[in-house]
Amino acid sequence: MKVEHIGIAVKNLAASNKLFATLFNQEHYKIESVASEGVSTAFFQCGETKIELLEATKEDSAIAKFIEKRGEGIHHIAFEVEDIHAEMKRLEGEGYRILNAEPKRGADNKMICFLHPKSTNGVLIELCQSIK
Ligand code: CMX
Repeated sequence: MKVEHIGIAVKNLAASNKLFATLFNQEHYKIESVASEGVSTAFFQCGETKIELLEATKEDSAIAKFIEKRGEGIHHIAFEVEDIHAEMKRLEGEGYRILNAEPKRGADNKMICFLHPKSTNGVLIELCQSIK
């Protein structure tokens, strides 16, 4: 439906919050930790799209590994979908590598799943559906 958010991996959430608040001339609207993903996140509204800053809270988390290997930077692009189960089934049928058997609970009141970057030209793609 749209680019719901862009995820940026950062080393220090407090420092990056300040940086992006100055850049956007606007504070983040939410800070949320997702223990299951080992992340602490901050969200900024940017028109229709959001920017999600992600700091690792666990050494073995996806964000910690990403920063260790590739440094800070764009980590994923999230697309909003109406029916995440239907999209997962469709994309799996088309040969994309889906990283979750079932959608999982993500930040900002969403059900989420990821597509492996090796099946999407090196870009980690997230599908997300708002929980109503
Ligand atoms: N974007 C692009 N490429 C990425 C990547 C990313 N975000 N993360 C890892 N990669 C690359 C690695 O650099 C590696 O490339 P090379 O083989 O060329 O070196 C390749 O993908 C595979 O890496 P890997 O070592 O086999 O796998 P990892 O253990 O690094 O896991 C991934 C990668 C994507 C499967 C894992 O991070 C994952 O399952 N991600 C989904 C969950 C997630 O990202 N959660 C955090 C965000 C949660 C939130 O938004 O709330």
